[in-house]
Amino acid sequence: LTPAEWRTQSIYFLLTDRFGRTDSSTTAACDVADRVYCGGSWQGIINQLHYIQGMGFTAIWITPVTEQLSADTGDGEAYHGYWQQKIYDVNTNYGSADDLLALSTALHDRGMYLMVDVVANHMGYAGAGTSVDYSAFDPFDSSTYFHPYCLISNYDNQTNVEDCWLGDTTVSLPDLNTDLTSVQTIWYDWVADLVSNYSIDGLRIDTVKHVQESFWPDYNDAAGVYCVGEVFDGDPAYTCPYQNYLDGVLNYPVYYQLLYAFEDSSGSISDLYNMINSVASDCADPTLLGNFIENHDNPRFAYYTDDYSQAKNVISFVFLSDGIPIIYAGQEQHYDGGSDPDNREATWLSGYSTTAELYEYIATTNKIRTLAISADSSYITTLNAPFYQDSHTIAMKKGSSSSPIITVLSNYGASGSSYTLSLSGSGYSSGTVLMEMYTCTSVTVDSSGNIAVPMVSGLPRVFMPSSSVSGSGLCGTS
Ligand code: ABC
Ligand code: CA
Repeated sequence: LTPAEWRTQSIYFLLTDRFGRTDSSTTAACDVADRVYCGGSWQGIINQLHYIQGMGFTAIWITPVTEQLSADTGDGEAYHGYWQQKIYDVNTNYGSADDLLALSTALHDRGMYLMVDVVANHMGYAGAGTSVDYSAFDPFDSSTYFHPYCLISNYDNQTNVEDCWLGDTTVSLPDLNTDLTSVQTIWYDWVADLVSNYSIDGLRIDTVKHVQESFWPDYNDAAGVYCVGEVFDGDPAYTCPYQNYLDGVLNYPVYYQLLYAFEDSSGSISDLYNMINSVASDCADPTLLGNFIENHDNPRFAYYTDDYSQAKNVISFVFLSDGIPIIYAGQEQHYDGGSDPDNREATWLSGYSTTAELYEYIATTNKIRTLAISADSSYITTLNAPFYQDSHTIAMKKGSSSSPIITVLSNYGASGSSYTLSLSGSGYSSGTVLMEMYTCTSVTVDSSGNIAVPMVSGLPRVFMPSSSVSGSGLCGTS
């Protein structure tokens, strides 16, 4: 799938080991603190695709598929998939190559797409960096393929970030010398083959900031599908330039400000407002970024706040701002794990409840976004513009200037009072009838061009023209 085709998708991100088991168990034990395999598999994902599609997702992103170090180390096992040793073999803990292909086929049969996580920066070794047995790797079976051992010690020094090693002295992540033509050739050939062998539709690229920028354009080209890179940094001046080398990057700059704005009713709305504009000016194309509020490397949103209204606000933001929305498995069940490894709870232990409050909220929000996309051909490529803020509220518009989608978010939380916000600057003219999409109540733009926004319990509000809603199946229309 091309970048343009990915813009309209929505992605469910899961750790293969933690999402679904071949036996479809909803009770199999999985103690996150143990950091060992819990039994999730590619067949287990196939078994639950209805659960994912039932929320309206059109794609899944799965963790790396390559064969890993097999030891149980002081840092646990390679259940997450980021400690690869043999790149031409698949991780048999998740199933066979045929199972992976079956997952790809099952997705495509449903009209869904497969994004696979890939690592080019490093391999994984159970032991200190001074004692690596390079013959464990296929290929890259000699130290000559790697940078000399040094642990990354200074994130302010880009050479140190690129040439030294991630990991620790228990599990080393031997850092490939990606300046070597031999290493580049192996990776470019490998990624082209991987995409073609498994009919992969997109890639999430790990540790992008740990490899020199010039490595990536040819990698992206060889893949031939949309690539979204992980540049783990909240500064848009650092992160955005990577979009000049890859189709997209994960939107870490907005992630942090979205979290800070909504984790508490005293969070800074203005910092989020300003960051939306900074990303719009620093990134080459905000509509190709990956938008998220949770992943497997950071505490879950509910770890910071258990408030459902705040959780709904950040979900609405992820879906209705620029970029491709990404929800991390378990977010829909309001899981609340903290830092790695606590944020990697098995989804099956929720029983895959499809009546969970956030499961239903995400399903509704996916439908609203899908309707916005179909009702307004400029929606997906027009930049989201914040146009109103107060200390608890942000309003944004996205889409054609005459009929944008208006999203109003509040950080008050569920204890927030009921009041009417008189919202100006939406671009709608007096007399236009709008539908509030979560409550299905209509509002007529008043003679001054203001929208009377009914705020209740800190819940998000989304408006679009009533005329676009009729016939959509939403809000009781048919
Ligand atoms: C294992 C254990 C952990 C243990 C750890 C030491 O070892 O499981 O319990 O604490 C994989 C596994 C992990 C594993 C690691 C290391 O490998 O999933 O469980 O941890 O063995 C990607 C993946 C991630 C994966 C790897 C490695 C990379 O998403 O799942 O981890 O393949 C850095 C990397 C980033 C990486 C992340 C985990 O570490 O850059 O690619 N993620 C700063 C740095 C970032 C750094 C981040 C976290 O800290 O700038 O580069 O990410 O360490 C903001 C700033 C940011 C700053 C943050 C903290 O604050 O703007 O720049 O990030 O304000
Ligand atoms: Ca590197």
